[in-house]
Amino acid sequence: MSEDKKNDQEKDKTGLLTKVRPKTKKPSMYKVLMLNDDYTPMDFVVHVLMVFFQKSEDEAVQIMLNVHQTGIGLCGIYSLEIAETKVLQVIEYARRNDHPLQCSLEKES
Ligand code: TYC
Repeated sequence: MSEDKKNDQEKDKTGLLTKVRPKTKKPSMYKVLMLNDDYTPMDFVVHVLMVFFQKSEDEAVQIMLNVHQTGIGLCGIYSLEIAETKVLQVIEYARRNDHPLQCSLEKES
């Protein structure tokens, strides 16, 4: 139900608004996606998933294999600021280690 409808229903018989709800919106969330390439070592990807996305070794191996087989995989879902920071940190860390690993952002639904 829209906020306007809710406020309409809160008008009493006098037609006066008895309660005012501030219009609030949940902040959008963003997927951080990892992309496959032919050069980044599997171990390095697992390490990145553990360090930057707090995955266990088993989870990290599963995500890495999924990316390796399908081309793309989900690392986590975060607010925009956190998601952007993770993408930049991963790309920079990979670059400093001479790997072409890439990450990207996608707005949730
Ligand atoms: N395809 C890479 C290889 O065979 C491994 C890899 C997995 C690279 C996931 C990137 O996001 C990635 N060494």
